[in-house]
Amino acid sequence: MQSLSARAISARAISARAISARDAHSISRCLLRQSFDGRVSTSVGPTAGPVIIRSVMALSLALLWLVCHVGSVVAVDDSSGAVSSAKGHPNVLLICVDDLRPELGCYGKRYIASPNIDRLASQGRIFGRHYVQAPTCGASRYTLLTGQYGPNDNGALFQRAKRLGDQAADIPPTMPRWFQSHGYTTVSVGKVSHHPGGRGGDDWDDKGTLEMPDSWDRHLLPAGPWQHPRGSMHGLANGEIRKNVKEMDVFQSVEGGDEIYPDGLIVDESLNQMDLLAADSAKPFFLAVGIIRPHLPFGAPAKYMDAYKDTVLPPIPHPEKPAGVTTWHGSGEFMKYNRWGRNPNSDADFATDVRRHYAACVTYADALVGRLLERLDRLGLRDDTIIVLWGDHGWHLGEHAIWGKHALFEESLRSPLIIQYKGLENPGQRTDSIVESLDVFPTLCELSGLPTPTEAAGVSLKPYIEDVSALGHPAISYARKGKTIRTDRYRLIVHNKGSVELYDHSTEQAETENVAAQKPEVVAELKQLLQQRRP
Ligand SMILES: [Ca+2]
Repeated sequence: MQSLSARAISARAISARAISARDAHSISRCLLRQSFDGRVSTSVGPTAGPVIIRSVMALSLALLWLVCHVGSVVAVDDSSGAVSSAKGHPNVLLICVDDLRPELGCYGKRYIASPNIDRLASQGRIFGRHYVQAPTCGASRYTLLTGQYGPNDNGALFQRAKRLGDQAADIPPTMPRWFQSHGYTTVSVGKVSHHPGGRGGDDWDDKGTLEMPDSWDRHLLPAGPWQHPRGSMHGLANGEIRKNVKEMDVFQSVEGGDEIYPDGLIVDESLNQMDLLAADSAKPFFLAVGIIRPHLPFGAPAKYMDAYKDTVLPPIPHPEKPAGVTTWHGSGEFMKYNRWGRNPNSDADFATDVRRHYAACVTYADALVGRLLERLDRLGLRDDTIIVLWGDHGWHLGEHAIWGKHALFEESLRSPLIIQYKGLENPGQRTDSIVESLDVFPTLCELSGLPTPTEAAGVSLKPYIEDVSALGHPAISYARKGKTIRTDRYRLIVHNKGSVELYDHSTEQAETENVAAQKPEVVAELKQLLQQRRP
């Protein structure tokens, strides 16, 4: 483990070279954070962490008991920076939206109808450059829900669950578990972890195979006419389940109410749960709701297409297939559906149809978000609740000739993040500081007045909420083919097989021109930094 001074020198060396001053500052911050992490793990030994956590948890539970028994209305000490609440700690409403691009009204995209998310954003903080750790559902959700780097595949949480069986003491708690152990009731509805409802087995409904066995008081997925969680995950209107994927339409738009698609049922159940949680006057809640759209197939009630009938969508930026070795792929997840023999890379009208249906799914998801917020208001809980809206990764709608995620380009890795709570200053402002999904867990701990687990790999975003000009830190992401680091100016991608891509975002070419050969010193610096964060 490199010493603190060596890291500081390394950060200064970076600033003296080709990387921008803003990059150098944020990299320095990142290195200092790692030094702290390293000091903890080397001074107390690899097994002491859980002991400390248990001690902290025991102390916190004792304090919580005192709080509960001294009086039910206790405001959190303002000096802690936590959000005040009648229950001692504020509620948390975490809304996860699947495959949502940062292409919303509040992100400056006026051709997208997202009035409810826009309103939330106008009351909260918009993170313009939030990056996920992995461009695939399961691996990204692992990092959100554990605050840890993890495997790069969709089975990440199931693998953790398996390890819990024989080495539980060495595995840090998940975010819901942490909140649960500090007195919260924790409920998940819909697609929060990778499997909606959090179960394994052929149809994702095996009660004996849990994805997050230690985390939720209730982990729910109402399947309705889709029969089981696997059916809901890729469901189309009125109970259509994905069987032979080649026969399932890649998009559709069917007349009917919100409940004709699985997300309608997910939100109905979420509202029921919110009512139940509101009735418990003693305990705060951590409610996570996972909306499946705009994930494929792009089906939504026809009324949500109305907004796009006459909309002229802007041209697709850089639609060409990239040259050289990149993480480009053949859009397998998209292409396997029924496309009526058409390909959006060569058929502009079809590309527009795909984009319009994706947009309708976004507007559908937005309407469901609106129902959640409206119920929160009606129950009088808004002032006592921290709201996080999070997208699990981006999605290429034709950029770089990709229709999907799974690449390590900007479009796969940048996603929406909005945080809102009562008393947030300068609401509606956007910060373009670089932040990561790993940061959500420590942020919610700080805002809720809970301690942060020592193992947390991210940092609290409170400084960025309070000052939109606060400098961010480099973002690390990984996929099956390799890993990447994004700084204020550059993106470096290192392939497992050795190839390197370096993109300079200060130029118009951005991620369309690999400048690795022209800037070997930047490649070397960023490679080292990436290696330190994700060996
Ligand atoms: Ca996803």
